[in-house]
Amino acid sequence: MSEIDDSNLRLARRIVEAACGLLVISGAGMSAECGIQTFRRPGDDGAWDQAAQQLATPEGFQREPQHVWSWYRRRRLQALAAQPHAGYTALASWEQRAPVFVVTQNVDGLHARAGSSRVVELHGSLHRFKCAAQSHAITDGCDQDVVPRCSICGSYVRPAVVWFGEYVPDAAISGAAEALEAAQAVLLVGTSLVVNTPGGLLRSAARRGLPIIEVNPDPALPRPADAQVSGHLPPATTVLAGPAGVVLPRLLA
Ligand code: BV8
Repeated sequence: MSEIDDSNLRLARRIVEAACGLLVISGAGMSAECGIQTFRRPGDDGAWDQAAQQLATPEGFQREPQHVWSWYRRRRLQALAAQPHAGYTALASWEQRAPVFVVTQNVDGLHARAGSSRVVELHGSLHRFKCAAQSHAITDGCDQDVVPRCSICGSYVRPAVVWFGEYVPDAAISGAAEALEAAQAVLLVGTSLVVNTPGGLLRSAARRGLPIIEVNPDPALPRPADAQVSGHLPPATTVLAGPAGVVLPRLLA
């Protein structure tokens, strides 16, 4: 496990303690210590990401609805069996000091289960369902192995997640923008930033001059020193290069 630089931790602590509102942008790495696989792991053969690219798409569902349904059902059961780690509870507890706005790419529902009260799920949720043809909200009969049919229009039922090639819903985009408006600092946790969704939020935060703290054993943002060569992503103000379940409780003690 990479050592956390004490001076970076002290700077990060000063930043969060001074912030009257904290925007947390999280990705799959936030749930890695809960036993939920990330999409892209260093040294991985990318099999998981290849699967996601094939199955987490409207075309994949149209091609093989039962296979995609089973894949999501396995992930949902895994998420329900997972327990939020100490990093999740540290974020929820910080709400006693200042508003914490979570904007997550994750669909596992763990932030809310850990007690965070302001959560925007950019990519939807494993625990909500809709029909493929007309997005009728479906609440019954989704705990089965065989892909269900919509009782209204008869089309297949799918998880209410945002697939690759689908737009993030306007409500999530505006929720994230409101969170940014109310924040004075950004905590970026456990995302490779390979998916484009959080990029715009980070660029807006940088334009507003908000400090950005990245928590990741394998940081994704450019270092301040590389800022002039970085592409479309702003540099981190400081980086805590360690796992979320260890770093967040120390940062938010
Ligand atoms: C869209 C739900 C417009 C489903 C997911 C530019 C413009 C427009 C589109 C694109 C574009 N560039 C690319 C695209 C297409 C695409 C995209 O981004 N593709 C990528 C793969 C290149 N984007 C889209 O389609 C988005 N829609 O742009 O709409 C549009 C519409 C039509 C046509 C054109 C444009 C919608 C994307 C949403 C996809 N849905 N999830 C499901 O879950 O099945 S994304 C999926 O990846 C998950 O939600 C996951 O959270 C997310 C992002 O990955 P990360 O969270 O970053 O996870 P990853 O595994 O990559 O990294 C883990 C990180 O954790 C690592 O950094 C690691 O170091 C770190 N880590 C590991 N352990 C720990 C840790 N950190 C802390 N602690 C630890 N212990």
